[in-house]
Amino acid sequence: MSNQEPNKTKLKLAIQKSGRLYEDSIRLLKECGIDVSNGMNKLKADATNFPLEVFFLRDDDIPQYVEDGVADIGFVGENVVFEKNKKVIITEKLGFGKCRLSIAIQRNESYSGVDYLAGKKIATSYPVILADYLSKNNIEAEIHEISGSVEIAPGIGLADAICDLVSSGSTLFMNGLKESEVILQSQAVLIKNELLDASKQQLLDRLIFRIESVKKAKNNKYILLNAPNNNLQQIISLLPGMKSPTVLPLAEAGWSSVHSVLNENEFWDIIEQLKAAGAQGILVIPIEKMII
Ligand code: PRT
Ligand code: ZN
Repeated sequence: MSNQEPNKTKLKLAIQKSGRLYEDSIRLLKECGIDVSNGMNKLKADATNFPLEVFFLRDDDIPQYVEDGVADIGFVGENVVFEKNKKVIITEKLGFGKCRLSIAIQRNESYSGVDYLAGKKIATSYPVILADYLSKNNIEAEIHEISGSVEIAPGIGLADAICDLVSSGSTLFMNGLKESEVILQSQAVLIKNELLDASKQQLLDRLIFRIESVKKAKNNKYILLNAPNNNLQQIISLLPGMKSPTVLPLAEAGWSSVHSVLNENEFWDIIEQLKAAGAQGILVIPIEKMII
């Protein structure tokens, strides 16, 4: 049965047409088993194996499209969601497009704290988020809105400080600036229209189930190791596993093969303890999907 019959309900997803979020958005869909081919300069495309229609848009327009219901859901940076301030619901963090919105000042200035910004002129493409931050901190400063190349503003005398996205920090460094305050930590999120009907919500639940399985898999590793039987209980106690570790006898007497799943965050700690407990031949394998 095809998902592509014209009058079947389809979920309409808006993603960035080109730019930093495009490839990761397509990759995430692919990891969820959904293929989308974007013929050059197409505005929309149907997924081949899920009832999904994908719109390719400028990231700034995505919250509005989702609020209006032209798209049901969107993948977009939290920074854009908060700046545009549209009536949409953030449903899921997607784990890519990570950056922070920060205030930066000239490197040779000494920085005393947020009060430094009082009476200063700050250039930004994020006037809404910045104004909110300044008012929460009781700072009166002048916001100068510009749409691009914000980082050159202090160098050419247009502003005393900037408020812009940072990831590696090299753009700030190359422009003689230093990061003085982080206003917002951001990543790509899934947003949805406030009034999805039941059939669309059902499709969205299926999509979210897949996204969560992909995310869980990325945060976990499959581990195999050889354990001496005389220390097996200690080694097993170090391994959480999905239920409990799998233990199989090795051909060589006195040894077992132990299989388990480890979370990225505790990974190195546990590996060190396993080695100390006599584990050998430790293999670590990425997991593609994890359904719990
Ligand atoms: O054309 P369209 O409007 O769709 O795209 P765009 O040019 O507005 O956005 P784009 O593609 O640059 O970024 C899309 C989203 O990616 C942003 O809204 C963020 O959510 C996310 N993101 C993640 C970033 C960065 N990292 C990032 N580093 N967006 C922009 N930058 C820029 C930043 O503005 C600065 O110029 O990169 C520079 C700083 O990078 P570092 O590594 O030198 O610190
Ligand atoms: Zn944009």
